[in-house]
Amino acid sequence: MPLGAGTRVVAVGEAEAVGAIAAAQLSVLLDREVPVAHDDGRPGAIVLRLLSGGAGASSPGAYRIQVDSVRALVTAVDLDGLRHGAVTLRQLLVPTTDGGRGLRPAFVVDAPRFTWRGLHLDVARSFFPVETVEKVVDVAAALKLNVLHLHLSDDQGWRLELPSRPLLTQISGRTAVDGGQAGFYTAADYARIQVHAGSRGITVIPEIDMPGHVNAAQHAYGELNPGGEPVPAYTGTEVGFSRLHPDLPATLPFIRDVVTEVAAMTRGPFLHIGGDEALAMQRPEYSRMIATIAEQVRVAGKTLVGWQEITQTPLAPSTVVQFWDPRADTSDLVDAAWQGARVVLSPAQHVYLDMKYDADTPIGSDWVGTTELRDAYEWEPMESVLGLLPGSIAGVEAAVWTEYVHDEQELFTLLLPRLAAVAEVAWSVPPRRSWPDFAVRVARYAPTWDAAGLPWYRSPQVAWETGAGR
Ligand code: TNX
Repeated sequence: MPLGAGTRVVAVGEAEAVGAIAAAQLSVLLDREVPVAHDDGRPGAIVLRLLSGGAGASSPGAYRIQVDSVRALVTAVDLDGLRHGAVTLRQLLVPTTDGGRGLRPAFVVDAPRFTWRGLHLDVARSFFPVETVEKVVDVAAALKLNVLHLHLSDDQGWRLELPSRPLLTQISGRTAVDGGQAGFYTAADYARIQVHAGSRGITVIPEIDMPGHVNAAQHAYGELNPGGEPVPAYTGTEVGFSRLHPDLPATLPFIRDVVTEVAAMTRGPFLHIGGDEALAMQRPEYSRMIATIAEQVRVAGKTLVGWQEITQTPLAPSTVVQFWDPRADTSDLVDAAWQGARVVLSPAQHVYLDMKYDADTPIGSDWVGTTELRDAYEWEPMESVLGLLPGSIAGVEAAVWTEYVHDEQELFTLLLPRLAAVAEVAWSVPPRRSWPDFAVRVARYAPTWDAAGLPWYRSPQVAWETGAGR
């Protein structure tokens, strides 16, 4: 179907918002204004149609595309499905013989393998402004991801302004890891990120890391320390040294206020409490603290999410547990899953996108090794934690930690192209995905990244056709 003067997006009712975003993106790609209009049956329409789905309707996020010589039709039973269809449509853009652009004829039936397809961004070690986060959201949405997990607090900084504890950001919003930027989000900034993400089908999950990784809080509020005095700011890259003290009178009110306020500001159903690497605590004490924090999250009406360490504690069946450390004993995690917890897989050796690509990568980390594009692609979620039943795997989440990632350039160079690989692991079932096939397809993203001004890494594992890369 040729695209030109008559091209328009047809979307009515609830679908209109999805149509507006699709039309705006198409306008950029075609360098002409693509309107959202009602269907008058003339050729050239890109129709986004929401069907009503009852019991037995197709799975969440599923969509269908039919493109012939006169029109393109995207059908779904939910808005996520329509969004996914609109994203895939962009991949059907081809040059036409008369030097224009068109959509190639296609019939696509597609649905995501996992309901949780995420990206974790550490804005605590190095801060990234709202504009950068919005760019990250756009990249994630173009890969059909649906979760943005923001690591909002750690030893090096506190990034979300909270009314009850203003010093968190007044003091620890000004600190960061050596070489990183500082800063924080106001309530309005955080709302803006959530609106931008939400309109693209992405749920924001805030993480306040406790009971370890709390030096920034203890630097802002002396009452969280046994001596009553603020601890010095921390700008290094060690982990596991800081901790909350349950026996101090200020600790429980701190947890309660922080959890309550973050929950109230958050549109999505989840609240991530970290729980990782509390190495300065003994297990029974750690367990009690996690139970206390979990109770506050429950009272605040959110579903608890935490790193795999929290499975040392008995958890409510609705809990979501995030697996990350391939070195750890996973028996508690497997037990929790058998008791109802859902598991998000972030195996560091495949999806920690702060890892260097190879020994020559100038930025990033390497504690779990180096991760080339193929390493991010070639792994099977069902095999990452032995003993899990398929039904307990909620999905897959990539992660970028920012001890050694300090600006937007570095961030996107580490994300691209690997995020595309992880996104496909989260979306497609094994027989429908293979490395040789992906290596050809991923090259087609390069012109889009270049057009958007996004830096990316020119992996030697791919025969890139065009594009700049690094
Ligand atoms: C481990 S992953 C951490 C982070 C570090 C990261 C660096 C996890 C739950 N904890 O504190 O930033 O490794 O790759």
